[in-house]
Amino acid sequence: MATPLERWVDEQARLCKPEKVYWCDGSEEEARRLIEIGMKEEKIGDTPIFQELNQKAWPNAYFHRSHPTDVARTEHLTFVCHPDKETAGPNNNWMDPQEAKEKMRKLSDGCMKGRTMYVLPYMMGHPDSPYAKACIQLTDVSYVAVSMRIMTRMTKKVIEKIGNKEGFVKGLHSVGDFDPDKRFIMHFPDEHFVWSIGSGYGGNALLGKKCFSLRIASYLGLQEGWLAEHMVILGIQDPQGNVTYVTAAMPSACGKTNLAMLESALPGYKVWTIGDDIAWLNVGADGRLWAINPETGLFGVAPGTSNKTNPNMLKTLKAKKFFPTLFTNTALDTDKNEPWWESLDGDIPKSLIDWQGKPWTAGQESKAAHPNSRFTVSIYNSPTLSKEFDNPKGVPISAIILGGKRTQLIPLVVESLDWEHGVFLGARTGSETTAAAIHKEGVLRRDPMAMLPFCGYNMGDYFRHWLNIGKRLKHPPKIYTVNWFRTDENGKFIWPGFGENIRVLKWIVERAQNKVNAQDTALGRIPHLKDLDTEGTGVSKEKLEKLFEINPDNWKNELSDIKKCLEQFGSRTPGEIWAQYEKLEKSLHGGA
Ligand code: SAT
Ligand code: MN
Repeated sequence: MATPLERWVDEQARLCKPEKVYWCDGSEEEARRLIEIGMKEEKIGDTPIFQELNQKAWPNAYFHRSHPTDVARTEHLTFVCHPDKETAGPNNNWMDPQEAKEKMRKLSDGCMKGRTMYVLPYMMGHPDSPYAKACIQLTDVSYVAVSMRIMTRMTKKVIEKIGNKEGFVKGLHSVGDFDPDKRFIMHFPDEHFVWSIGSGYGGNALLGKKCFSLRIASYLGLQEGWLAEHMVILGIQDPQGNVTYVTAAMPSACGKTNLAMLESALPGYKVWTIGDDIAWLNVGADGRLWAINPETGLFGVAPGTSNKTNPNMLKTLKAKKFFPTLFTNTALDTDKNEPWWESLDGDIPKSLIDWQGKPWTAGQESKAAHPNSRFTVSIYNSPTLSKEFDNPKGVPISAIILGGKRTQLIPLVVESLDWEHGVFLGARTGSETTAAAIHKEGVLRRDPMAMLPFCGYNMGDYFRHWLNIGKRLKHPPKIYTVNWFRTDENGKFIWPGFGENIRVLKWIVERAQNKVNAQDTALGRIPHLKDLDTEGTGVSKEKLEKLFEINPDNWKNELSDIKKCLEQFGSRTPGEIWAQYEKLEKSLHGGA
């Protein structure tokens, strides 16, 4: 008798009509074979899926060039198909599940003709973790199969784990013919099912990542009493050797990966990496918040990554440990057969081709590497990997940090007064847009908890869920906002950022350990400036004051923008959040 899993795979194969169906085991030997196939047989247009890079300089590295229209997440083609529109909320595109399936069935009929359907069994989370989920993704491209080996725990044992059960997590992915008009990423939260066609790009195609581990998992979390968040997880070791665990939410391409692997500029401090993108947060029996990273890989933005900004990332990318490491849409140094991107250390190579394969010379207006070009690498390659990474229980969280890219207005760091105020700080977060999704860059958009593109249900209900989680926490983490991106009158960043961000983390850790006091402002608590160690940074007292400046006049637009954002969710925005809004308005403008 076929199992429900086998029956489901058969059914999808009958629809997609691949030439063959291949069940992956996630082994290194298999990944090597798939890469061979991707170098010799599979193609996008005329371009092979993989190209081998200089193995001496970049061990285990392969290059992938995507279809030119397929370089970032496509939020306008991403739908969350709850039975009713209200559950999806104004933060999601919605389609009726039956209608969505009908549409996808038509687009998928025969979409894998002449191709292989890869069956990928994978775990999100450590298999022994009570929080882990067993998942299956089907895909018709080796790039996705190999990427999923890096990003997740892919093994045949997952098939045994699923056994005769029906409720496993399902993903059906096909690149179709890369036609942007036939590209959709559909989520069916009630069925734990993601159906994606027309794109091979990370967040659209590696369905265990944003699609399952955030959009679907956030909805599961609502039903089951936990949180799936767009957060890094890190351990901060102080000079005494104590490690304090924190999470940090930031929109895509705002420096989360750099934070997760931060090389401390302060002697005696060290950062241990647990995750760079997604955190699943559960209330432990001890009343603390516990975090696991469901992934095992890093899917980071290449441009901006250098020995200066993230030396540990370069060590990770050059480590020999885990096979393979992928580079997608970077430029190529054709003399050396090495990947290249803007701001990588060293001179600009003489013979460069850009991310589309065209010759590129320094000074040319367009970028050589696509601004959202990426690397995909195992977290086990990282020299900063925490020894707790594989702990099935996760790590206990002492602080939650909320960030975004704000060139004005938002101070370097602010501590919330309590959990409820912290949830409001998250709800009111805004950030300037980046290249991680297809839209105009540098425009301010409200992005509550950095979850706007990833919350799989109505965000008003999401705020309520956060408030409810707080009620169950005996020892709630403190909540902070940070902003590394404030600029001066010349448009220059005031704060040096990167490894110097440890100075802010140090203050947060000292607050968690009740070692320092703070001062009250209209926005929340900020450091006494003497407690923020800036020695050697070149940040003068005046600059530091500027980083914490709160000018109520400048907050008028911000307040009305926050109001508009909260109003979108109508009666679903909790009264507690409105009360916090009114308190903020009062403290800035004295009662108006
Ligand atoms: O493309 S992903 O969604 O995986 C990366 C990101 O935008 O954060
Ligand atoms: Mn992300």
